[in-house]
Amino acid sequence: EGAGPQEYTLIKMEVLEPIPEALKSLKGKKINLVAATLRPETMYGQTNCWIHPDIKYIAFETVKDGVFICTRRAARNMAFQDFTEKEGEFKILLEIVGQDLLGVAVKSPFTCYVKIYCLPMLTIKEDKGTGIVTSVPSDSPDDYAALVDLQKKPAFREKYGIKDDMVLPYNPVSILEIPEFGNLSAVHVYNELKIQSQNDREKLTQAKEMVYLKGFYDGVLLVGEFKGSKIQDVKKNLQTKLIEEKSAVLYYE
Ligand code: A2H
Repeated sequence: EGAGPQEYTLIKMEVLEPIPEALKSLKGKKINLVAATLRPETMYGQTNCWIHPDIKYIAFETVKDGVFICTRRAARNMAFQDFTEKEGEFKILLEIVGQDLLGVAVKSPFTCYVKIYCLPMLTIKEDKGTGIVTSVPSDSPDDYAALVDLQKKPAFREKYGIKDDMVLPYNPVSILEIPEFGNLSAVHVYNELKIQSQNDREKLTQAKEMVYLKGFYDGVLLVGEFKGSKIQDVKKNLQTKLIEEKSAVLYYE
């Protein structure tokens, strides 16, 4: 990849009651699943949180932001970015496997859904970001494909213990308009390329390229305080807003 470090916005998705069995030992603390995104301006459209069932995650205490859950690798990086008391050190409070987090309810900034759920995504990479991804199916083809897989396949939900009401009511939300693709661009390209599932990697790569550049240069926000503005003009403002309200932090790798 590129020369310099990549900047990500880490979205703090707060774990809601009832605290799941696997996280009981953290009860009383503020627990955040942290999701790495390149598109903070799309957070109005979050419908769920993606977790890989087989990846190992850890919980560790940050200085300012409560408990974070992410991969060990991401925690180590954060320990060199002033997230912990001693540089390079992080105390592991808990080790869990993604499966333990599936079906957990979280609260996330800007989304219209009061609570959203942790659902399985099988294409999450362990060596990128935090291993946790926030889902914006209106504008991310990967997210839309994975959501459709769950919505259309009861057996897939069942396999991971996902209840219908964690998935079926959560449809993509129109949050930005791209001239050629309309106001649900990921849905548009998914249909146009006849994508079949989250494993349709070649087409999904193509879909991502189609939506990404166009969205950045020509996309216009349909919601929120910057409604009517072009993405490229307000992306930074929205990132700053998330950080100022303590819903997000910056992270580099
Ligand atoms: B993006 P890059 Cl709306 N495994 O956020 C797989 N995907 C991951 C990941 C991991 N470990 N960590 C982060 N990501 C996703 C929003 C979004 C994203 C939209 C549209 C496109 C898009 C909502 N999901 O990404 O390889 C995260 O999803 C298109 C690439 O560093 C993150 O931003 O370029 C992006 O991939 C980071 O991927």
